[in-house]
Amino acid sequence: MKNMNIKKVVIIITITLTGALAGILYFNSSAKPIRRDIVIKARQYSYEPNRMEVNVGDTLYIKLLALDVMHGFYLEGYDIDAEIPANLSNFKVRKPSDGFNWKDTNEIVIIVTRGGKFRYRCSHTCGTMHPFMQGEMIVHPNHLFNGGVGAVIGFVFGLLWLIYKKNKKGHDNE
Ligand SMILES: [Cu+2]
Repeated sequence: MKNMNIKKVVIIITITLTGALAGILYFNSSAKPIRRDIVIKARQYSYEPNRMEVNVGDTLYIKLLALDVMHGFYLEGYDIDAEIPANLSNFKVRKPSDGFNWKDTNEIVIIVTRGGKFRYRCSHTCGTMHPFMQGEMIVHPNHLFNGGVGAVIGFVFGLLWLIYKKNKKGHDNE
């Protein structure tokens, strides 16, 4: 009887780990944390690109260029606001939570820590259509998360298998 329980535990652990591995392998190719060099061009009244897809764990090196007049770049969820003068590689950046403590730079470095959808929008009035100047950053979960999902699915399958075996055994004994 004691041996049976150990056997069950081993079976559940094996199936759980298999699920985790399947989750990691399935998503790994697209979700390895990487360095991404991104240039965002701002012009009246859009960003190019206006959609970025990244993964949790990635490090983003973002350069901002304003091609006509001065624009802004406020990124939701990451406490970033920039002011980009026209036709210069340098711009000013601040953390809105830190007030108006502007710093001069030519690159924003972001370590992506949160999954979800984050809008970026122009934070410097640049003309009549200024309020519509925005884009979005889609953050996909990383492979550890997918491995976790795989593990949960594997665990559930393991339990179902055991319940099935137990019921079958019960019927066999009848
Ligand atoms: Cu603008």
